[in-house]
Amino acid sequence: MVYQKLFSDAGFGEKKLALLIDPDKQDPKQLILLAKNARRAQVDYLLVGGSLLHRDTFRETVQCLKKETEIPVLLFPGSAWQICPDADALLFLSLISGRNADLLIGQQVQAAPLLHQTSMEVLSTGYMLVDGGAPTTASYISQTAPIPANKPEIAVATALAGKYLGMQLLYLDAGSGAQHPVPAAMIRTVKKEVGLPLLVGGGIRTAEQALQTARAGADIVVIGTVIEQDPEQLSSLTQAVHSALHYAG
Ligand code: 1GP
Repeated sequence: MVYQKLFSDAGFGEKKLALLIDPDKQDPKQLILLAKNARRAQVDYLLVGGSLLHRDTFRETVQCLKKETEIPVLLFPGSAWQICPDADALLFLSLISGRNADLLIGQQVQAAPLLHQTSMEVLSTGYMLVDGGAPTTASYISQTAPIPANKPEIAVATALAGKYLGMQLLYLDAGSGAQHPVPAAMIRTVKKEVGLPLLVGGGIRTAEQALQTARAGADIVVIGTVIEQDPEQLSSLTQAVHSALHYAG
């Protein structure tokens, strides 16, 4: 079970790296190379999805990754149609930082009957966009205002609401290609006050940023854009995240 492992790893202070794969940006050959690279670099999770996809390659991307690696594949859907039962689990995202009813509950209602027919694990996830210095595709497409980066108290209030609503995971996301990653102070406060397993991503470009994100309290550090630009960085980013094991504050 994905959640049991994720929860227990987080409890033991083990830090994990998730590689976000945008199905639009990989042709089949590149995807096989990327899967090999991820295996070699000891990536812990593969995330597949996006807030805006231009090509209909979602399902074949998931199937290719399942064929080429043993790494758990988690869906990170931008909408109800981004479902593929071959994945190991789906982050059932509700965009709790926003007030767009469709992304709080609308897409979820559309997806639920389809998910009910699969045996895929469904992980209830409070998804929070954080201002990363400029509008991102996620903030634009979702038509929501991100949480201001200098307001950790808003992030905590939002995360607590997610916890009380029964969510199993939290995801703080500055958005793909963000100018600035989620600030360490916000990650630290949310982790300390809320305690749920925490994914953090958006705008992380260096091993040092990945390390600081993990040390601040992210249980899973999500990396995407930098690997599209420079796949060779994957090992050093993964090592940096893994090295933050047991780091407390
Ligand atoms: C976006 O957190 C992910 O949802 C990854 O962001 O592409 O900036 O690494 P980057």
